[in-house]
Amino acid sequence: MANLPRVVILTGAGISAESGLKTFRDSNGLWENHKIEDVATPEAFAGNPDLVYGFYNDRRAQLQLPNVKPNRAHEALASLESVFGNNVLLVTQNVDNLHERAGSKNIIHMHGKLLSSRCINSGRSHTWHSKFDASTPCPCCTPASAMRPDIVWFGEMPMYMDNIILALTKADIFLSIGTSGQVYPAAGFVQVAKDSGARTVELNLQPSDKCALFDESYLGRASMIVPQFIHSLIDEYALTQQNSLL
Ligand code: BV8
Repeated sequence: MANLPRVVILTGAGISAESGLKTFRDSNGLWENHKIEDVATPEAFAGNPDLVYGFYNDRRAQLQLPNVKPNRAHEALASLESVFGNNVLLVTQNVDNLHERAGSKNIIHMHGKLLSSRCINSGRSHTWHSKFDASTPCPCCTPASAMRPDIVWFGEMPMYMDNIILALTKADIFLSIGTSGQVYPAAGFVQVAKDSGARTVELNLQPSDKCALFDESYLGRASMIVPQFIHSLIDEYALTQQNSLL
């Protein structure tokens, strides 16, 4: 199909909720058991590393449980990319690997990855599926260094911001899925896309903090509303393609 739109998608914890992974700010969410400042800041890691290693070791193990797998929302985004190709960029705030397992390829993990460690000495990232702590040697330095979770904590700069902002300024469509719109700079992406003339669409269980900035808003569970919206988008462009051939 010619004239495909450039689509930038932002996902948050809500897209993985129906896969069994807790969100952050919903009732019974991750932050109910822990305060952000106790487990997701550099100060927390410096002050109580064992608590922080344990918080991420638990989530890394949970992510690999047999019942935790991509849901129909992850699969719908992968099918959009299979039709629209490189015109789709998936920016996720999530640190799980469910988008990859659903088949998406053009993914930016702006807040890092659970299944990865980062050498404190070299800064290199390493795929890591098991537990690790301060005594676990990195595989990249001699003598070996300690590693930290490969996660962007509060007060740290998210990853690939230049690529993300550039894509937002060129986007025809900006889709925000399963995020409360409370964490910056991700919460500011809709304004960048809007200022660049993109069609802005929110798909969420309830209106986010930024809902007033969206042209369209669809409320419901991601596994229901995301496939519906994605299929309508693909149909819309297939139809324009047919009309252009007539
Ligand atoms: C930084 C990794 C600066 C950890 C995370 C203004 C500008 C810039 C910064 C700030 C600012 N104001 C404040 C800040 C600081 C801070 C911030 O935003 N604080 C907030 C709390 C006010 N931001 C930062 O610190 C960022 N860094 O700004 O650096 C800088 C500059 C120069 C040099 C150095 C530094 C870094 C932020 C990243 C922090 N790390 N994650 C981990 O995962 O453990 S953030 C964390 O929140 C997760 O990544 C999560 O994805 C993200 C956002 O949460 P959501 O995904 O939205 O999840 P939430 O639970 O909130 O919402 C879920 C939604 O889903 C809900 O709306 C719900 O209704 C919906 N839902 C639920 N179920 C379903 C559903 N929807 C559909 N279907 C369902 N079934």
